[in-house]
Amino acid sequence: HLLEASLQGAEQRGELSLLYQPIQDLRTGRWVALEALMRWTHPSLGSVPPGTFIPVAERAGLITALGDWALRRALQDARTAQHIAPLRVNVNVSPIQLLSPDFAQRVLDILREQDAPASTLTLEVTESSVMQNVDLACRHLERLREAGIHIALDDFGSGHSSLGLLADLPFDTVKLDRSFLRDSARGGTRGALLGSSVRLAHDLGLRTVAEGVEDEDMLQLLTHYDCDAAQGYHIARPERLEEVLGRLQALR
Ligand code: G
Ligand code: G
Ligand code: MN
Ligand code: NA
Repeated sequence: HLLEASLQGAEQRGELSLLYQPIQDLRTGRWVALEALMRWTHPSLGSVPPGTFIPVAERAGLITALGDWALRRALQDARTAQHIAPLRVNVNVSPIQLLSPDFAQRVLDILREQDAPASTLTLEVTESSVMQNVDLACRHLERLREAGIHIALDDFGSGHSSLGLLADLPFDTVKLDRSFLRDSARGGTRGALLGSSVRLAHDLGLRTVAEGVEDEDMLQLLTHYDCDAAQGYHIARPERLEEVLGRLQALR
């Protein structure tokens, strides 16, 4: 596979980068976290979207190298950001990473190597990856949480959501999939589920972050439903760290 061959070692050749998208607290209006989103610039093809290269990396056994690179870079960038505001950094975790036997240990090793406080890191894991092996995922996540790392359940509501999963597993935050807001903007039935999902999460002691806020009406709706935080193009698009920090300074 052509992409597979050129993705090999991409992190060492400087072809990977991270963009950051802010997460805004809906009560204070402040940005409280930045989600790291990986980008790959292929030397001749140019920018390859993560929806294309992440699955390639997973199949080719390269996702661990890419994931380790992203975690290191995100922790370094988080340190830079601390000069401006107390921001957390959110890093996405692929199912293959989460379900590898040494996942928790690798994360803890990288934290120590970077001399980074666990309290600046949130790991985003998807529901479907946890479902593949609940016991193993749970063991890793519990260990990471004990170390002070936050765990967010990403894309909640996008697939076959299990409420039992929310109640039983060690999460701090639920990220409500953008299909909730998209559908409620169209007057669809999932709009009603948004409010009840927020309440359910709160009853279980979890924070809520809504994804895909694309206009002011959506932001108002989230405030109405008592959602804690929001992310989306209406707040800010994913951008390079320097740009995000520049905006942040302009806001303050
Ligand atoms: O940034 P964008 O919206 O194009 O991301 C598309 C998908 O790629 C999302 O599902 C996102 O979670 C995933 N993704 C982005 N960056 C990373 C990363 O660093 N690691 C993993 N595993 N997935 C990522
Ligand atoms: O699966 P995950 O939640 O990690 O995916 C994040 C992806 O969502 C990123 O690729 C980002 O570009 C995209 N995204 C962020 N905000 C919005 C938005 O407001 N609308 C849409 N359609 N996509 C968004
Ligand atoms: Mn995510
Ligand atoms: Na998501």
